[in-house]
Amino acid sequence: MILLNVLRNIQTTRMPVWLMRQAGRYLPEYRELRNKADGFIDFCLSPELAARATLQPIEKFGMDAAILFADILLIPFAFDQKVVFNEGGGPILEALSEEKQLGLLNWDIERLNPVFETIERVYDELDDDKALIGFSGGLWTVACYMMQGRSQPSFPKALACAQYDPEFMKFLMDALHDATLEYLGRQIEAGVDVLQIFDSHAGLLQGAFFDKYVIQPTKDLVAALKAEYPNVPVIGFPRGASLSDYEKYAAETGVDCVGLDQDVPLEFARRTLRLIKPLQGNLDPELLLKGGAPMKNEAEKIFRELGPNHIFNLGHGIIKETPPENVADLVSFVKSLTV
Ligand code: 1CP
Repeated sequence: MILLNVLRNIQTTRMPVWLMRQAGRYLPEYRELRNKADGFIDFCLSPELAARATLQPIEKFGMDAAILFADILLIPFAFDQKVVFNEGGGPILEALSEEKQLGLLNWDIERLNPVFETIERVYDELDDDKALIGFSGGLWTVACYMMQGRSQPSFPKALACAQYDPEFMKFLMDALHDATLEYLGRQIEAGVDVLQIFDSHAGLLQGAFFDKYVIQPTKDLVAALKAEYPNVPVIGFPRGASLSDYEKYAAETGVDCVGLDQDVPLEFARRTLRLIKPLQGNLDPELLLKGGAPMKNEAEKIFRELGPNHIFNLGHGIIKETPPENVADLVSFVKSLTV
């Protein structure tokens, strides 16, 4: 598997490619499939539908890896915190107030059994040369949603709690550590080849807070995973982190690969981060939305600066309005870039 080769520092001749949110609303096939379940959580917990959604982009575009179709908010769901997704809008979670904390955190991994069945189904169908990626949210990012109750640009409740109520934050992060470790372990046992930790809101923190709520929890989670599953590579994605925090994340967390958002300059990636770990990502999703020459020029620049041992991906998920033709174009173009 070419994706695993990059993660294990084995020389490749081209960049493996997959795209964050490669399954989802931009695909007409996905929209059709999505209509077969009521709520989004129901969809994620229907192994047959979720396995089809996982495989759709691979069958259509030929990426080198499939990512399990699920969501980072299945962890709050398995804590018995109510989670609903409004049509077209973001998620709404039952408020997690301090008074209710103990009663609310009622973890039951069995609620996620359908996810492991999805993995088994995909594993059976996926070609041997394609990797299957499992994932979870970073603990900080999941805490943001659990505390705020909905998507917000800045998650002020989680930030205030990190600053003024470190005891409660520790309680929540410890619970998330145990839950996430168990969840990811079960994903590995079911058949995933690689894990990605999406710390999508890491960029809300800097300096000492970044150390405490992003670096340390990631380091502890990766160490615990490696103790049991030393051969399963972990990709960490601290989206929006400052460049110095990116460097620390690469050096200190123990992840095997660092995901770059589109704001990380390629030169910094090549001169600094690339010397510490293999990298993934960086293409601006807006360029995929536009397509054509600007998209290809930037993809080629990524290849020249970081390839071929770089996992080609976006800096964040595919934008819903992206024409599927652009995705086809990008994947075949990236695969044609060889040394
Ligand atoms: O029906 C739909 O299309 C709903 C949209 C959707 C999809 C396709 C949501 C709701 N989740 C997903 C699937 C999903 N989510 C995947 C698997 C599919 C793939 O990547 O191909 C993954 C890996 C995620 C991860 C996820 N969920 C993240 C981390 C990555 C990121 O985008 O930063 C986050 C933050 C979420 C929360 C979430 N799920 C869905 C929404 C609308 C949101 C909120 C995003 C926000 O805060 O703005």
